[in-house]
Amino acid sequence: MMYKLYNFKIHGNYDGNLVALEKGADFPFEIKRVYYIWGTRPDVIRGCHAHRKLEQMIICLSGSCDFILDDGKERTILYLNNPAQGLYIKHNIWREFTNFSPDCVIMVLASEYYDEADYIRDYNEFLREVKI
Ligand code: T46
Repeated sequence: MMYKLYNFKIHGNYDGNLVALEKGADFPFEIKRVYYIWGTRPDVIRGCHAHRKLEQMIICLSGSCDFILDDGKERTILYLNNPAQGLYIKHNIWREFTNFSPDCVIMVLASEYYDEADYIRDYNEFLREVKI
């Protein structure tokens, strides 16, 4: 499996929406870290790395962007624009993201604390590691 899209339950009792994410059956890992990204120029390509261990849930809270995922065999492009949808990515997936709308805000829920040693930043090294 390269990725999974989660459609979160929307609680809409008022004039608006609310999504609640809790540890348990509906969520694939225990959250240790949260970070968010905004104010990226449309043409910038972020990411360009894979992780050795990290699992992440990526949610586009506002606006839109494209995520390019690569497992060493095939590439997929996903358009994210729905705050009630989570893109779950396991380890050993090369990711790039770009085409940011001006209002794009991405929130990421991560299974591990930040660790630079978990990053594979060289594409050829990534291909070597996924083949092992
Ligand atoms: C991913 C995509 C979606 C920290 O100090 N702590 C953190 O938790 C993170 C994520 C980053 N940083 C520092 C490291 C760099 O100096 O913030 C700077 C930018 O990080 P990076 O270049 O890794 O950011 P992106 O947008 O290329 O990638 C990030 C995540 O690293 C990555 O795991 O999947 O967002």
